[in-house]
Amino acid sequence: MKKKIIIPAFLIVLVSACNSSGDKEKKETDTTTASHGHMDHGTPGEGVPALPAVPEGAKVFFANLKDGDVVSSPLKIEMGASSIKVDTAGPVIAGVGHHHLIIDAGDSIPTGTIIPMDSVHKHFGRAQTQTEIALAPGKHKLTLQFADGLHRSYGAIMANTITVEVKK
Ligand SMILES: [Cu+2]
Repeated sequence: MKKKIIIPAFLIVLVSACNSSGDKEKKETDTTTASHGHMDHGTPGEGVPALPAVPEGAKVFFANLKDGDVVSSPLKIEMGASSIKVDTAGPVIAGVGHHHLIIDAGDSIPTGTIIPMDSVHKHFGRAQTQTEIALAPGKHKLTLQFADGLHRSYGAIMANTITVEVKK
């Protein structure tokens, strides 16, 4: 008899606690989801999960190159990421994504746009953080673009563009 009163009261406390934390800090909810390592939302058939928010201060960068460098081909490229985790493509998890290299094909990809898969848009969906590419002599524009598990761009904030010159 007493239990019947206690349980609903307990549930109400739980629900209101969830709501207040969800309203107060969206990021906290995202972090919780990520730490589970699985999708708690967006189960198959329920539609596509939303593009996660970019963590505060996250960025990508060329770890071994800077703008204007004179280099030789083949060129080794080390892809850096900070305040965001590099992992394999597939699941959509907040604070996680993988690198893409765009070669002589423009700057960042608009937020939410799926990055094309072709010879000038290279995906590193197995969580690679380095690669080697062959480039003809002359100037080349290289863009790193980070994207979520479904290859949807995290936008200009998660991109970095440099120009290198390959010597003959
Ligand atoms: Cu991709």
